[in-house]
Amino acid sequence: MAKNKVRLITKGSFIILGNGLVAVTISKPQGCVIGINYGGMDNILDLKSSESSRGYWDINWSLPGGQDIYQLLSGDEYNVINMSHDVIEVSFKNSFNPSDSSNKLPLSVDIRYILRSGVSGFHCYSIYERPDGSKKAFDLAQTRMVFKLRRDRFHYMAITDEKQRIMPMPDDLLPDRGKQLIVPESVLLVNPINRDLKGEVDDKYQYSMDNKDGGVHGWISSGPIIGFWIIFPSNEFRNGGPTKQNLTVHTGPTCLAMFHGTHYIGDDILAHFQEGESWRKVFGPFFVYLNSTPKVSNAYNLWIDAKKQRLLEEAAWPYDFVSSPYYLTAKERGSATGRLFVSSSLIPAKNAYVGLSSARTEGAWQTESKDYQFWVQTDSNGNFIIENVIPGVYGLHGWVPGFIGDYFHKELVTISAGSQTELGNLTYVPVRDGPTVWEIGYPDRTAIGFYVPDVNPMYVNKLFLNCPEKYRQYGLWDRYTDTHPESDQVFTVGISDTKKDWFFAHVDRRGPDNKYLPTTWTIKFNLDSIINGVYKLRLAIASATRSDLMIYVNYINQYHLVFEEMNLGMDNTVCRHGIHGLYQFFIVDVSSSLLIKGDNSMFLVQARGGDSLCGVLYDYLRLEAPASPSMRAEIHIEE
Ligand SMILES: *[C@@H]1O[C@H](CO)[C@@H](O)[C@H](O)[C@H]1NC(C)=O
Ligand SMILES: *[C@@H]1O[C@H](CO)[C@@H](O)[C@H](O)[C@H]1NC(C)=O
Ligand SMILES: *[C@@H]1O[C@H](CO)[C@@H](O)[C@H](O)[C@H]1NC(C)=O
Ligand SMILES: CC(=O)N[C@H]1CO[C@H](CO)[C@@H](O)[C@@H]1O
Repeated sequence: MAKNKVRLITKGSFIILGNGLVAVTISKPQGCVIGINYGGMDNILDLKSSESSRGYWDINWSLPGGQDIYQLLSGDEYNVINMSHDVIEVSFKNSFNPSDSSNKLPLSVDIRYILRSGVSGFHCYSIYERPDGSKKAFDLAQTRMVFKLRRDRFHYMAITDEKQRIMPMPDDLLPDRGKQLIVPESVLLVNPINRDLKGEVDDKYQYSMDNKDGGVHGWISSGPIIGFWIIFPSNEFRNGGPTKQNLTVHTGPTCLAMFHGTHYIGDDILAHFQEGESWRKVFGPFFVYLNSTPKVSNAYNLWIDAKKQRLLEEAAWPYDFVSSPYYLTAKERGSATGRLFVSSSLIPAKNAYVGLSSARTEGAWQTESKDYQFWVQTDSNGNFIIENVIPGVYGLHGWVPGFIGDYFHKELVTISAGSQTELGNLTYVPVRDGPTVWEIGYPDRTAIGFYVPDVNPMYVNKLFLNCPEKYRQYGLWDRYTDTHPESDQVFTVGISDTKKDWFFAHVDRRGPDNKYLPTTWTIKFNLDSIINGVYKLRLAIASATRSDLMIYVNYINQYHLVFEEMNLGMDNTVCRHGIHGLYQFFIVDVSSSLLIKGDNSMFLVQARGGDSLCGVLYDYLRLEAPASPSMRAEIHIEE
């Protein structure tokens, strides 16, 4: 047999794909990965989990307004799609009959695995389809592929250069070893198997990442030393665009490939399918990469090597070895180029994010879940090229760090196969009506730059002690009360410092009897003179959860109320240790009649009490004075 030639062995209710480097055992016709033999380890998947819960696809869905239904996805028909010396592709398909009116998931799912010769790992993808005439409406909340690794071997995880650590064991999360904290995912390790971890907090959300910052994450085992990595060669098939956050790894040891989820956004990002609506989407392929070393001292290099492999996968995208006609090859895709400037003075939009999405309104890409999205960052001159775009008609979206709001190009962009669409010079004009009276924060769609407190020593995750992502620590919501024991935050423009004096999350205060109370933050500012007309407050919010936010000027009464938004947000960023969720941008009119010459106050009221985990994370606030007509021309230049 030629070295590294791919082989397919069929054995009763399972098949084995092998290439001399790795052998993958898959249940037939379900399509669950039940074994991965590599690097001298018989099976790197968790032998203690049942065969259907080691390497599997799952979904959360519901009928409109109905209960969340969780189920594994599995095939009932097995096929060999391609079989040559170099590549095997197998399919595990479950076809939905559009006239089926039972309570079955109204989707056809075709799970595919590809093994190639000479490749240390395998590719996974899946085609989800709602056939024409599918009657039942439904909502899709989450879908992903999950791998559970051997718990006796995999203890070390890596998601970035800095974020790597020895993780607790699954038993450490059980009641006799761990104490569940306020949210079920958060567990204080009271008596962990590995004594070094005693007193730390474990929470899977602490290991979340923005889609734009990730691309490879995984685990390294001890004896033999093997790296197991999930690599995303592209994010086109993941929902919510580049700022969408998703889970990576967690105690288990679990490694996730999240395609579609509601984390950090909430139900706004559910994909709703109407009666009769047809749909098809290819999730993946992503790559499961395996590497190994005989020397413990080389273990870190497995991470370095996995990062290199990610670049190789990215460069090979779109892949040329995928058989499904629904996965488009390079030739079947097109591209778009352009250059983005900011405001009429034409500053090049440096490191801006520019993307194509089927969303057709400003910022709506954040909650777009049914189609593909294609995002890039501009260079320092604002130039961008978006390659490998699936043909279609798209909205062109973007945002520019340092500027408020969302860019949305007036004309739709058509991409066709094999062609390059030249968009030329584009201009984003962030809203502004008048000169700045004051501003707080830096507009980048996150609360980064505000005061993030030290973690309560009771609830440390040591990984984040020396890491810029201090906000990943557990329980920071309660630090607001600890840092403001007597009274709420007062921020004086021109004197206070956002890094020290502006708490990153506007949360409730813990009262003496542990009841959570509404809070009122004050912004004090001085006006030398009043210009008659309408002042504008630009209010950019990085996240909100179950908040009733009210803003008053100078007096807290109905007449001085300038903004009121009830039940704002459901992105759960506070309890999931995030620094941003769903970005929202508000424009608030403040009549000059409410202001006085001299000292003024603006009150930001988090009016809903009783909720330790509600909160607003501000990104940026700016008060603008009315502009006299002669000033208008200058304003844009100043931008
Ligand atoms: C999916 O279902 C699981 C199991 O019921 C549940 O724990 C999880 O919260 C659900 N996730 C979403 C996003 O609905
Ligand atoms: C099977 O894979 C080979 C190698 O990638 C490719 O040339 C061939 O077109 C594939 N066949 C099908 C039916 O996709
Ligand atoms: C785009 O703007 C640049 C810089 O102002 C200019 O040199 C170039 O000619 C413009 N290109 C087009 C197509 O208008
Ligand atoms: C669990 C998961 O899929 N996490 C991914 C989040 O997005 C980044 C960017 O693509 C990936 O690297 C992570 O793997």
